[in-house]
Amino acid sequence: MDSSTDRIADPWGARTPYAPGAPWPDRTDMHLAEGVAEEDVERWVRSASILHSNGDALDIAVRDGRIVGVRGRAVDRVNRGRLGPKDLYGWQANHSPDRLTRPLVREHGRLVETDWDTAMDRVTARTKNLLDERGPGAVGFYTTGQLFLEEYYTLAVLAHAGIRTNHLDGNTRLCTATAAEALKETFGSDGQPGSYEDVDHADTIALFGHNAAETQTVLWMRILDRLEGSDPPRLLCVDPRSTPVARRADVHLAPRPGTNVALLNALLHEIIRTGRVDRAYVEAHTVGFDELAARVEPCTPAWAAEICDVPAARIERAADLLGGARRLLSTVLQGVYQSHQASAAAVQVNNLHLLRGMLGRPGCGLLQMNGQPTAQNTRECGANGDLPGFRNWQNDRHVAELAEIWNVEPDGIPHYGPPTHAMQIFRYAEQGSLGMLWISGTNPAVSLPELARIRAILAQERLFVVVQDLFLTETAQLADVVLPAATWGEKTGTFTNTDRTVHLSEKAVEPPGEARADLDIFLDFAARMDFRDKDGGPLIGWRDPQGAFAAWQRCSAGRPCDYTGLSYDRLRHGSGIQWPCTPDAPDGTARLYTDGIDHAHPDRCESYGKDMVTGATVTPVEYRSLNPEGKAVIKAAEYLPPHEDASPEYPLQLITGRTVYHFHTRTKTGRAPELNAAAPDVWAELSPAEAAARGLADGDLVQVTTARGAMRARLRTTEIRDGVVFVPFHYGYWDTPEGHRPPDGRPGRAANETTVTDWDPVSKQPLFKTAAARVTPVARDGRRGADGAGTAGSTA
Ligand SMILES: Nc1nc2c(c(=O)[nH]1)N[C@H]1C(S)=C(S)[C@@H](COP(=O)(O)OP(=O)(O)OC[C@H]3O[C@@H](n4cnc5c(=O)[nH]c(N)nc54)[C@H](O)[C@@H]3O)O[C@H]1N2
Ligand SMILES: Nc1nc2c(c(=O)[nH]1)N[C@H]1C(S)=C(S)[C@@H](COP(=O)(O)OP(=O)(O)OC[C@H]3O[C@@H](n4cnc5c(=O)[nH]c(N)nc54)[C@H](O)[C@@H]3O)O[C@H]1N2
Ligand SMILES: [Mo]
Repeated sequence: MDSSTDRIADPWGARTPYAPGAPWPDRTDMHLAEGVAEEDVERWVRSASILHSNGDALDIAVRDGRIVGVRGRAVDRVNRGRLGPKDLYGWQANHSPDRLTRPLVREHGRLVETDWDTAMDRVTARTKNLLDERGPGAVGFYTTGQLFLEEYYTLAVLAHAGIRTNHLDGNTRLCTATAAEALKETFGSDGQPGSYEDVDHADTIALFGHNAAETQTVLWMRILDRLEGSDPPRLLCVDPRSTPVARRADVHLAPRPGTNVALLNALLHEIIRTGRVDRAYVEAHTVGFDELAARVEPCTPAWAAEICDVPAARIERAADLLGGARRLLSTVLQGVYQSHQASAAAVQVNNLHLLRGMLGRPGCGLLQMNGQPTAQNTRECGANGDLPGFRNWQNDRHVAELAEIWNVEPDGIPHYGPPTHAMQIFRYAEQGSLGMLWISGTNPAVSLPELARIRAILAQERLFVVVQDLFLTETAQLADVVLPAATWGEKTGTFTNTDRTVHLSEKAVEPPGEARADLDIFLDFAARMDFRDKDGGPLIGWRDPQGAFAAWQRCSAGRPCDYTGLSYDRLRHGSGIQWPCTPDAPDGTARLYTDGIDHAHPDRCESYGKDMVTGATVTPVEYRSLNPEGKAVIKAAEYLPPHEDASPEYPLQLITGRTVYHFHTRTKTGRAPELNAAAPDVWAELSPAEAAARGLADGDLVQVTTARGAMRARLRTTEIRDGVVFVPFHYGYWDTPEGHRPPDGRPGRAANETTVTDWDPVSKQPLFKTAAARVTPVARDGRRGADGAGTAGSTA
């Protein structure tokens, strides 16, 4: 049991080294509220963590009707009992005294408490009014990657077939739209090929733009345990910052932000040049190799070295490591996804695995990572700008199948174009064609780019904004109706982690006041709207989580994300289970593509793909002629420079991201005392050379300014590339001296005051990691010791 170490000071705890191919030893982590001993706990309730995409299995400790702690579950395949700092401490937010307990409605400009009937009647009346006067295109939904599967599926049915709007997307657009897109481009369908067990077998592990040490702490513990065991894997890290991952890497490439495609093309060039291509695999399972070979032919390490500002010899070393691997595991995340060529770059990592034939075998894993705990479910249920069950909106047979499952006419499900992506939904709201936006489980007034614009959109009189949240967030403060939601621990449902492992999370305690589960809120709305199927029956026939799960199972049957072999009862015992799980594969499926490519066939695929530069959709006819047998598609991409580059006015490149102690806009982690104390306020990172050039010292108050706006933060010098400034995006307004108001005039502390409204043309994911900025002093009141020392290093 590892409850003794200070997991703020040491986020990863004690090592349990293991050898290749051996099972990962267990280690049970636990944290209980002060004064509570293990024997005081009355009930342990089954759940998993929802503060990242890892799916750490845990039991919730309950005493006197309150959550008093958590304990990792040693039998679970994902974490073998381990928990990260957010898992250990984050649950305390549930009992925060400022939870919303009653609905709020706006009266004469102010939000006032009301009862559920009044609030829901307002929402229903406005919806009906808009449907009558302007049609379904006037109503939009912006949801999250943090609800449960049952909730997303219900929302997807009510939006797609009840309201019949095409405007339904998740904050997954900001998060893992590129993961889904890259998988669709290469394999024809979403669905993670790899498994966390690949860590146990890999001889080489490569992390592309993924600071796993801080963002998937338990996955990183597994990698650390391999690194400390016999015959450790070799590690490659691609990140402009010296993260804890970079510090453990055998090869660290720190490219200029926004140059991933150039770097990856050079790595592929070297793999081909040195004869490391698995010709038999490429021949049997792929199309498009020749085009890739031609495309990367001129992309020598020397060429990429110029663009990326990384020594050519180091690129050669990295290529040698990847080319020499016999069991390669790669992970990809926001350093790749939140960039102007996000999909093009992510796809090159897929290409690396195809060229090397490294798929579908132990240790040969590819993880186009998720970030949020339930993002996989947003995607598979079709609450993310896709159709449910990874169905293809361009395939009439898929739409007809969905119509049959829902017992509606196919024309009743909008499929005239791809479901609207979030950036476009906000654009429609800005332009006025959208009259109502229902936001659930996300805080766009802090997390979307260019916040001044987002605030102005949400504050418009003509836009009716519904916000469903736990707290009066920056976004909720701009709403017309606020619906108090129950959350994790207060409601039951299932969710699926990055490596397709499904967990059941059961209700442990009652929600505060009148707060209600998101599922109940959506079901109540559907009942008030009286949505009907084509025979006059209720469109949504279920009343509880298990009913919703059963309906989803039917929708998933025969699709890549098949849930038909699962049940709540099975998920109550032993480990979580990886989909697809069917009567034929009752214990789930460790890896996809063990026997060739399954889902890319023209009749089966979720997408026919897009042009890597323009994002234009490939037509069904084009796809059929390119890939008649449904092999993996090797897509080449040309490097294009970032849309916004450094200039004399904005000489630095701005990147934003995360710290180990906080989750997103801190609505939960900011309310957990240990986590809040570990990183109470925002900071900005510069290299010592860039700081010195500006006469700045650690702790000075600086302003980061871009063409969009400015934010203020204390300076930290770290081992980041010269020419780059890094800011964590977690900090909004709610605990500033200004209280619940945006700062008037004076720059605030949210990173997204400065980020740009722009996105990858293929996945439509916004660019949080490529912008140009300048850093100027506000107050030179930092630490100017004789040795010039300050708080060096990253947070962990
Ligand atoms: N502690 C913590 N954990 C979390 C979360 C959290 O908020 N806090 N959020 C969860 C969610 S939703 C997500 S999406 C994940 C995100 O997890 P990560 O993607 O690991 O986190 P980020 O810090 O956003 O970005 C990762 C790295 O990308 C690097 N980077 C920036 N620009 C480039 C570039 O051009 N190329 C390359 N190669 N790298 C670049 C940054 O320096 C940064 O270290 O974390 C999940 N886990
Ligand atoms: N600059 C910059 N911006 C970024 C990023 C970045 O790297 N840089 N990363 C992007 C990424 S990857 C992500 S995922 C987003 C995250 O951005 P957001 O989704 O805005 O972040 P959260 O703070 O997690 O917001 C979730 C909200 O849901 C509420 N909530 C929690 N549980 C429940 C529940 O059960 N029901 C309901 N109804 N509400 C609940 C919380 O109180 C919170 O207000 O930010 C994006 N924005
Ligand atoms: Mo995310």
